[in-house]
Amino acid sequence: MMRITQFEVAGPDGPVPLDGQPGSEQVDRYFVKPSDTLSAGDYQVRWRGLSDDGHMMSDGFNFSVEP
Ligand SMILES: [Cu+2]
Repeated sequence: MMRITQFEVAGPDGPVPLDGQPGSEQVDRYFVKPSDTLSAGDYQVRWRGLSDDGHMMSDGFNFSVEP
């Protein structure tokens, strides 16, 4: 369980607006949707979180949307 403190998605059109923001609750999964349909291209996700034992964690992953 951890608390997500930052969750950002960037793509070919720049930062991606998301429906929802990290809250203060501890989660073992974090769900968020883009506000709009994603255009084709490569995207980067970066997140930061605070683990329940108190240390910061961060990572990221990439994905692509096919035309
Ligand atoms: Cu730890």
